[in-house]
Amino acid sequence: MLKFISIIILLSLLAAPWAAQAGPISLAVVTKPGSSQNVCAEKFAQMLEKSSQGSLKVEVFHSGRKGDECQILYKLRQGQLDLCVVTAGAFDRIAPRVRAVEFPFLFENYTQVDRVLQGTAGKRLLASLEESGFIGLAFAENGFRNLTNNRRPVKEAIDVRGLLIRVMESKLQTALWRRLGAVPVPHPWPITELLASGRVDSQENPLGVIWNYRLDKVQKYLSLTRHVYSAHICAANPIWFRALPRSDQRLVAMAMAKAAAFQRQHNRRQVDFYLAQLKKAGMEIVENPDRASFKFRTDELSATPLFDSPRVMQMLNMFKDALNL
Ligand code: EAX
Repeated sequence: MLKFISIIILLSLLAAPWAAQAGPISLAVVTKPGSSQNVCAEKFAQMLEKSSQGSLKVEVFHSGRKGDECQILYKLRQGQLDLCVVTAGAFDRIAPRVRAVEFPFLFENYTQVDRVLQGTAGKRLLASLEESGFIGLAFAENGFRNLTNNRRPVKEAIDVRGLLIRVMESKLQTALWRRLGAVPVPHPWPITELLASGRVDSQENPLGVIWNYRLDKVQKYLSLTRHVYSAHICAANPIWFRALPRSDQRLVAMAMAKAAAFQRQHNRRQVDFYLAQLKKAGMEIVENPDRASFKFRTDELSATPLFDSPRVMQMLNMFKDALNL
């Protein structure tokens, strides 16, 4: 018995330094400091360190140090990462219900976005991610996506025809641009070199991304199409998360919810500034393209095989119901 007890004591002595050396919590984002994912990630790190009184530390791996967004998701699922802040588009194949968020022209403004994503529908979507191997913690924000290109001012959907457009690695986003008559080229972030090479002549992203990555230097025309609301999903590896003591789980979830809320407001406050900067930088801007001409063509995406699965369709319908559509 004594021997047994001494083994236990010995093991616990060995385990203590091991636990202490387990290292900081790893969190990956694809973008560089100052980008919207990073604002959320850094705020989360600060808040968690503070709320845990220094016992929970976070290391943010940015600028694609852990791979592109799809690679980050695979690593998170495999337990090579603890947390991520990743654009909803990258979840398209792995968790197709996320298509509900990125359905074109579903959201018109932030009031609608908050009502749905911070309400029951958004919570259901986050909870559903567990089936795909993630704990969905919160929605942060990339913003409303807008179209840029080098060929012509895009005033209505017909102007998009024939554009070689870089899209996220998402079936929905690929189908969207194909439906509009463009030639979509799925490519992971970053895309500055791809644009500079001339292999594509167009891309679409929120104003903050266009400005922070200075895409104005490789793109001439900007149309404020606001065609897709681009969320970031803050997610955790379930095994890592559940292994935390309950109190730490709460601290992590709380810090992420607060960081995401902070980041959403920060992002929205910056939008006018980004637009002004892009104007000043000389982009030719179509502020009021005929969005209805786009929506008219993209609405039918819900009748394509992308929404064949009842679960995906139900999620889209839940979003539409929450918007009274
Ligand atoms: O923030 O790949 C993309 O276009 C995404 O918007 C990316 O997250 C940039």
